[in-house]
Amino acid sequence: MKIIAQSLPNIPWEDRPSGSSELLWRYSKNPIIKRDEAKGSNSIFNSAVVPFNEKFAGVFRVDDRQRRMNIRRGFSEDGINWKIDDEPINFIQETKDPVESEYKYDPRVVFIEDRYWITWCNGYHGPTIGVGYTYDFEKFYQIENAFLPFNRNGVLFPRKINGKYAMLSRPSDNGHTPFGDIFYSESPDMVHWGVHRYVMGAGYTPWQSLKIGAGPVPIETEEGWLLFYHGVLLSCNGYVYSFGAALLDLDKPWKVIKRSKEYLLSPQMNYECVGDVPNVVFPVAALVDGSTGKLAIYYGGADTVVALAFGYVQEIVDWLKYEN
Ligand code: BMA
Repeated sequence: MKIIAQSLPNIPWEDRPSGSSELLWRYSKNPIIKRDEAKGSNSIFNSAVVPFNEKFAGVFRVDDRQRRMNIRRGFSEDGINWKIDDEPINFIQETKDPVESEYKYDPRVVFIEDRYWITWCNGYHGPTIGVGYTYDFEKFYQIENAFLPFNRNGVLFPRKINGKYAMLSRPSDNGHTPFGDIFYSESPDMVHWGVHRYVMGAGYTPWQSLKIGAGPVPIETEEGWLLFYHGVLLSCNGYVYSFGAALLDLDKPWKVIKRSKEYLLSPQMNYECVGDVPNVVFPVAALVDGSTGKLAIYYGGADTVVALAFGYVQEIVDWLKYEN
């Protein structure tokens, strides 16, 4: 099977532990970023990384000790050890009138054509999808919000589809939304979004029964777009966030080819179960080595730390197609 991704020989990696048959296995030195590794941070989690200049760059969700939510830039030689800025990213406004941004959280980053696009949950009279870009991780520009409030988990596809930019998102409410389905929208210019299509909803199997939301930028394969997504279950102790995967049609990504009945990762380790919000694994970024199909997923643990898990794209696609 062909994976449409650049080769990334320096992808962070650890082999599957001997005796394990897990499709995704955790990095043995998780969490890779602890809660206090940036200046004044209460927590660092749900963060996005990309290959950059033979190394890595990232946009990190850093909540400070006032518990203000914002995003900061970071760089890394190896994708594992990170140096995160002392201050939030200062976006240059590229709008008629500056877009309010009461808070920013849960960023995604993707390279399309000539620049790195960043989407995040932007506080504008409630959460909606903020959009910005950078060419060099030095200057950052903010454009219009993609949608009206309330919306979360805005995730761009890594290329135009049928000539249009494409984004998944999850309409929501102003609180700790007890519902949520994934929708698809397209845009000619990254500003005007429309032609909305329903992709898939909560339900299907218990781990994803309350709500779902797109995770990392979808990965292009011959068999379809491989999408990792989080799913939430309501227990007597509150929400439990796990994640699984789906395969979406390449030309019509709102058509779901396969969807995982089982989760791929659920909160089980201490750093996933104990923290500011217990029982959360929340995938936000994926690195892929196009030549070997190695996959490294960055996910937030318990809304407190950043962790890594590894796998092979091919194995997950085969599992979705034949075993699931
Ligand atoms: C969601 C977002 C995520 C968070 C999750 C669990 O609504 O706020 O950032 O990881 O809840 O608290």
